[in-house]
Amino acid sequence: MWLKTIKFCTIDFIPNRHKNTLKKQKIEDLAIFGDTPVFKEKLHVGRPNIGDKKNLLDRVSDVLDSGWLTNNGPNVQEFELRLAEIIGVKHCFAVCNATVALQIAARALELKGEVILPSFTFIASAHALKWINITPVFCDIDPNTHNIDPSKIEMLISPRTTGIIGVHVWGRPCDVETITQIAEQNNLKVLYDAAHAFGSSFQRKMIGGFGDAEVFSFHATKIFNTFEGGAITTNNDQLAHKISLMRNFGFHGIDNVIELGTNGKMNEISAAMGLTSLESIDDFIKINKRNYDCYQSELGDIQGLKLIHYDENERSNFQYFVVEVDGIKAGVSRDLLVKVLHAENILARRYFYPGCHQLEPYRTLVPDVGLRLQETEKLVTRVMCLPTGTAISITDIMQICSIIRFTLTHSKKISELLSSGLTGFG
Ligand code: T4K
Repeated sequence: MWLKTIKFCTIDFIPNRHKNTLKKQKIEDLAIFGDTPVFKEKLHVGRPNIGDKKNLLDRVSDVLDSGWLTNNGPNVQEFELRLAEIIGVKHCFAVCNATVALQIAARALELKGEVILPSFTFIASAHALKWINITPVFCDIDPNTHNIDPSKIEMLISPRTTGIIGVHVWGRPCDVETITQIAEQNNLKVLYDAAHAFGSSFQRKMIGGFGDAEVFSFHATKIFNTFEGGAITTNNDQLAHKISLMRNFGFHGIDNVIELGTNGKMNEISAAMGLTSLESIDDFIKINKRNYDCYQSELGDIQGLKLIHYDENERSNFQYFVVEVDGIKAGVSRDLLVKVLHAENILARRYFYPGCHQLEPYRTLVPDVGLRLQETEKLVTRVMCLPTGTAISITDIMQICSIIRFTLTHSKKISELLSSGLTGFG
């Protein structure tokens, strides 16, 4: 049954602690110094999880035969019902992507003026606001959770503030209780960017029913995907009515437009992919959990690395495997480690470097905002995501971990060689 099995994972990772699986024995064997990469093919962080191809192709064939390709078709309707049922929320609207979903939700909530959100998020969270003339006001994060720090929200509230966007970064829930309290005391709306959080819970309730509304992403790189896509969920009937209008140009029946709207609709092929992906989501999560256990077991004891922790009492999708590198303790900076990994075709990503506030147009508009974002500024220099998902095997992870262990063990020599400009022994 959906999500019930996560904690009793049957795809076991059998710990094989630090068995030397590395094909490379000497520093000169590292690809950064000119040797052959350990992986022939590039290992991506965001490789899509693909469900049962036959089921998908059957659904696609039905869509083509039906002559109904988009505009609230039967697959979209079924997909929305399934999602609402899984999440336990009253209303669910499938949309073309999470960025447009954030814009629709923000407009439907009548957000304007300033909205407070973390800078440690994908640029879409901030751009969605700016695109509709709202000023994003960046708040610092809690270094333990990587999520917005509620204790720093109130000092940012001004007479122009209309709302808060909490981002459940890596699928780990925000401090929903404190955010709700602050919002109630200050008459603010709350929207959650739950792009990473499908299948995760807060206090045993599925993400999707918190705040005034929540927004999911079903982009190709997410736990399950609809190629491009997303959803807006809410328990508020009035808000739901507005969202349903706004997603479809403001149409209320034929020839009658009663709202400013946009085109946020999901098409039938995307919904077919969504329905197919949902059939396999238990397996996707189990595989992520197995990968998580393997990384924990192989890297857990290395000084200078802090590994992501998912609360065992909550549901998690284990979608991201995140490592913080303490350059001093590890003897090697995050950036150097990423370079070593990239040379080996392990495409670790520095999400969300350098923080939204350091990207345009925000860095020009508010150049010194970083001064109050000290935890964000620290984290963006330390954090690194490693490949996980169904495309990665345990053997791959053992190799990745061996390269990391080897690099940290020989950090001094590697750093010296690289700073002397030596990137090949030949
Ligand atoms: N809010 C948050 C907190 C988000 O993280 C995001 C999106 C959004 C809002 C907006 O959601 P959407 O509007 O996209 O629905 C990727 C994704 O494109 C983006 O959706 C995601 N967050 C972000 C965290 O990651 P990039 O710029 O890193 O994409 P890219 O092309 O570099 O791909 C990432 C990795 O995945 C690469 O190593 C290649 C691999 N990949 C990618 C695709 C598309 C594949 O192997 N196959 C593929 O089909 O943003």
